[in-house]
Amino acid sequence: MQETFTAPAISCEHCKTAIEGVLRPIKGVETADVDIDSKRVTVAYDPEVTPRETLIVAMAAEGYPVSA
Ligand SMILES: [Cu+2]
Repeated sequence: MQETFTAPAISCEHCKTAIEGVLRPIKGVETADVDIDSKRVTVAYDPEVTPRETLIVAMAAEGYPVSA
C-alpha cells in the first residue's frame, strides 16, 4: 500500500536524504520519497511485513515526527 505522511521538520536536502535513508532499508518498504516543498513523505510498503507504526517511529527517532 502507499501512504503519505507529513513531517513539518523537513526543510532541506539533508532532511530528504536522512529520511529516505532510514525508511528505504526497512523490511517491507518498497519505495520512500520525500518532497521537501510540501514536507511530505510518500512510502510504498507492505503493512503485513511492516506496520505503519514502525515507519512513524523510525521517522520520529530520526528527528522527524509526523503530524496527525
Ligand atoms: Cu534539512
